Amino acid sequence: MKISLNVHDALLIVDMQNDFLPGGNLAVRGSDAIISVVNNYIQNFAAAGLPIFASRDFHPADHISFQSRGGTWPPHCVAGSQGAEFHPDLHIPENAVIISKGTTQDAEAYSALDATPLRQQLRNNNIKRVFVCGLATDYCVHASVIDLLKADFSVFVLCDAIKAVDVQPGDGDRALKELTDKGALAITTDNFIL
Ligand code: VGL
Ligand code: ZN
Repeated sequence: MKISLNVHDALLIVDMQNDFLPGGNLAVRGSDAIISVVNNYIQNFAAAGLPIFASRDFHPADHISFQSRGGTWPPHCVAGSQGAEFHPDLHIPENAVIISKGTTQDAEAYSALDATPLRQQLRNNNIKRVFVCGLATDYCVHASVIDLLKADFSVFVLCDAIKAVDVQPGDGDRALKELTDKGALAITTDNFIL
C-alpha cells in the first residue's frame, strides 16, 4: 500500500514523555529508538501543513493508577514534573495541539480521546485519517486507536514509531493484532509517497 498525505490527515503522537523513555519512572524499554522516527513523521506532516496532536499523560500526584493507591503503576507523568515533559530530543512544533489526559485523580484514562477535546478538534479540522505513533503500544496507543475507530476515523498505526511496555511478553504484538483486526492499518515509513 502506498499512501500520500492529504488535507484530511492528522498526526497523533502519544505520550512521548520523559517518564516513558529510558531513565524515566515508567521507562519503556527501547523507546528511545523511535524518537528519530517520530521526528521524521513530524517533519513530513508539518511540511504538508497538516495538524499535529501530541497527547501527554498528566496525572495528579495521587492518581488512582499509582501503586500507592492500589493501582498498577509507579508514580509517573505527574503534572508539572520533569517526567511529564516531552522528551527534549523530540521536535514538537510550536503549533502542535497538546492533549492532556488522565488529569482526574480518581479516573484512569489511557486513551487520548478519554475526557479530552481531541475527537471534536479532529472533526473541526475535517480530519478523516489519523496516523498514530508513540507510547505505549499496549496501553495508550491501543486505547487511543480503539476510540478513534469507534469515532469512525480511519486509523493508521505507524509501526516503526511505537513501542510496547510488554508487562507480559507479546502484549504489544497482541495489542497491534487487535487493532488491525478492528480495522486499523499497520504501516511504516516505507508506505509513504513523500
Ligand atoms: C501509559 C501506563 C500508564 C501509556 C500511561 O502512555 O501508555 N501506560 N500510563
Ligand atoms: Zn499513566
